[in-house]
Amino acid sequence: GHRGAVLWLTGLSGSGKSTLAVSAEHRLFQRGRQVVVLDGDTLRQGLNSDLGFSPEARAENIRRTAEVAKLLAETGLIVFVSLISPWQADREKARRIVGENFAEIYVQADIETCKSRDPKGLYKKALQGEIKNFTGIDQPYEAPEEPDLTIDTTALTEEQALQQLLDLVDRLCAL
Ligand code: GGZ
Repeated sequence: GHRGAVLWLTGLSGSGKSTLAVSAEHRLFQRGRQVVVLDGDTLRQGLNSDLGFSPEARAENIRRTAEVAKLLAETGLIVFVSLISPWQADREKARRIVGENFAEIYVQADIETCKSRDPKGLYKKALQGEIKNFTGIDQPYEAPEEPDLTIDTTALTEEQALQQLLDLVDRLCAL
């Protein structure tokens, strides 16, 4: 049968994590797979609505999301997680929680590109001081040291980026 997996997408706000996750979800659904996307922005409206953006709150956000992802992957689902998850240590913890069939994907885009994309106007607000602790502005983003895959969304087309992600899913799940 099909194996579940957790594809953990990390990167700056505006790097393209959620777009990639949703595109991959659609493509895999067309191929008959059952897929779920756990998106930070969405989770923070419900399950994680008590959490802010301090380092501690982000760690808890990541821990809870990893536990949910693990449960879902154990049922055979392909789980895309889209969280900034800016610290290496938190991502390593997520990998330990999930166990096997976990892949860390670095959705890479430089801060200048993310600032210029600014789909929700959040960088503008952060630069004006209206949002504190914004990743890449007044909190750090630690790039993954040994990601299973790096997808550079500034150098690839959307389709090329998607293909890289789907190829990894194929390797991980042996479709
Ligand atoms: C970073 C923030 C912040 C701050 C609000 N820092 O691009 P978005 O808007 O739609 O997604 C971002 C989301 C980040 O939540 P995560 O759960 O992914 O972060 S973490 O994994 O670090 O816990 C962004 C929005 O929330 N947002 N304030 N201060 N992003």
